[in-house]
Amino acid sequence: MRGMEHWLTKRAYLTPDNIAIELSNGETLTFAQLYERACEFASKLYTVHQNGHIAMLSNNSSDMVVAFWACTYLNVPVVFLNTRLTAREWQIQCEDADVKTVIFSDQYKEDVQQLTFKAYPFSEIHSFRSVECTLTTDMNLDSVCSMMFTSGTTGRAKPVIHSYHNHWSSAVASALNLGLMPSDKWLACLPLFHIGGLSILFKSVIYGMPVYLLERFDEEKVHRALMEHNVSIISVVAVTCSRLLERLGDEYYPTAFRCMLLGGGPAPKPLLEKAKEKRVPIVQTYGMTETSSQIATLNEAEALRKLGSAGKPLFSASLQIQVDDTTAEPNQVGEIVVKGSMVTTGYYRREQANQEAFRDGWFHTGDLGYLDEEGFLFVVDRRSDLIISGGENIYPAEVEEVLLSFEGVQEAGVTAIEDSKWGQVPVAYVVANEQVTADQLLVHCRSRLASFKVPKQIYFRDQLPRNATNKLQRHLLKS
Ligand code: S0N
Ligand code: AMP
Ligand code: MG
Ligand code: MG
Ligand code: MG
Repeated sequence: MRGMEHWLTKRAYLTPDNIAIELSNGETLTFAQLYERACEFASKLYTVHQNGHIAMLSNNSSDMVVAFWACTYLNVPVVFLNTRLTAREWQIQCEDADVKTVIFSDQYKEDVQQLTFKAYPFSEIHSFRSVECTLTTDMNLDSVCSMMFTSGTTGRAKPVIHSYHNHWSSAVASALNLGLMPSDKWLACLPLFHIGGLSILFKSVIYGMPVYLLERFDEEKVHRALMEHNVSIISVVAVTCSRLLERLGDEYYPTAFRCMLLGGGPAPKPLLEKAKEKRVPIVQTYGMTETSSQIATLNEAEALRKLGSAGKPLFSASLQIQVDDTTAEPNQVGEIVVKGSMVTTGYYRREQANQEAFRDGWFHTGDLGYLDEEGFLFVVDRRSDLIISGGENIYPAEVEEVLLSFEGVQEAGVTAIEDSKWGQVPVAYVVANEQVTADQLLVHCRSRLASFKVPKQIYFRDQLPRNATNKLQRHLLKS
């Protein structure tokens, strides 16, 4: 076992009085307080859960952060659930990830009743009596810390395993690229149930850096924090970046603000140009759930010279462009493949998917890109059927399955259309009996799918484009 003293224990010992978490209402938690609360929560959680996987259902809050670190003290892997999903989708994910217990913020009390798992709101766990139990002193870096759902290159969402070593490597690699200032404060408004958000918590504890934590993205609160609360770094996706620039208007951010880390999907050129005009220090990054967040990032010095590039692979990571399993020439587009200590060990219990994704030690991302003569990465496209809407993934096959489960629907195909707000949104093409209406299908979808996955339009057709082997050709749906 590769061991390391528990990061939060170590951090609480090194800088106990430094701020770990700052909230928009002015409340703060020091590292010593975070450590104490996490240990206390662990000793209460222990009465209802000792091993197996725990699912976490919560929007960003200090309670959620405490609960997460508590799970690490019990050495229990945490399966993060996206709060935007329906109860039906949570149920499927919990089953897929072998969850035994669900813990959740109190606002989800009603939704959680639909799950077949034992579930406890944070408030109830707080009310338990602490019991004597052994808490982790040395972390086993090879053990599973967290799991999050994403699709990989095919099919529906799968649980991605993150080891402690993955998170450690990611936090260290990020600092070696962005640098670390004693005055750094990272604003977290991306959901902690995705890796772009969660990774900020590891950086905080490993670097000894405060996190300015917001429950959700709120442009007014984020704007105020950037203007008035000495935030130096923020992680954003394109849609939140664009809303912030809109809010900025004719103002400029203070010079203490040094980095807007933009990832999670394509960065539209006009957005980058606008940011350049407003002197907003955007640093584009490329990464995914499977790489525990950033794997390539532009450095600040090159941000303007290489506008549009996602930079170079971080320290300890390697990246290649492959065409037919051989390395591409500079400027030649091919599949982006990566390796490095932040890359997942695999999808949980998905042997087939793992065999397809990992070949010759390289993780095949399914994204397309090229490296220019200087080795800078440009991401040009992704696997054709994955839709990214406002940083949330939509898998056409999942939406099609729901449409097909409606009586009278014979065929269904889902594809993306460009959208000025979300980047992309899904639309559906359906072959159905005359009795079936678009409204019925939308109601059916809304009861089964997160609302961002519900098709914006439903078009009825006599048939859908298929190839010689009868496989649906999603890229031809629109024509
Ligand atoms: C964009 C967000 C903030 C929008 O949410 P908002 O404004 O709070 O909406 P609501 O008030 O909840 O809902 C209003 C209506 O809008 C619909 N809606 C909400 N979100 C979406 C969406 N994404 N697409 C389409 N519609 C949406 C609601 O459904 C509602 O509609 P009705 O009324 O009909 O129900 C929010 O979506 C958001 O937070 N998005 C970002 C999620 C995210 O974190 N994505 C990144 C995931 N990927 C990764 O983490 C890997 C990359 C990575 O690590 C990274 C990413 C970014 C930056 C850095 C990194 C890094 O490497 O460190
Ligand atoms: P996720 O599937 O939620 O883990 O999000 C990761 C996916 O977002 C990647 O596989 C890419 O398809 C996309 N992505 C991330 N960063 C970039 C980028 N800089 N440019 C274009 N697409 C990106
Ligand atoms: Mg993915
Ligand atoms: Mg909103
Ligand atoms: Mg995504």
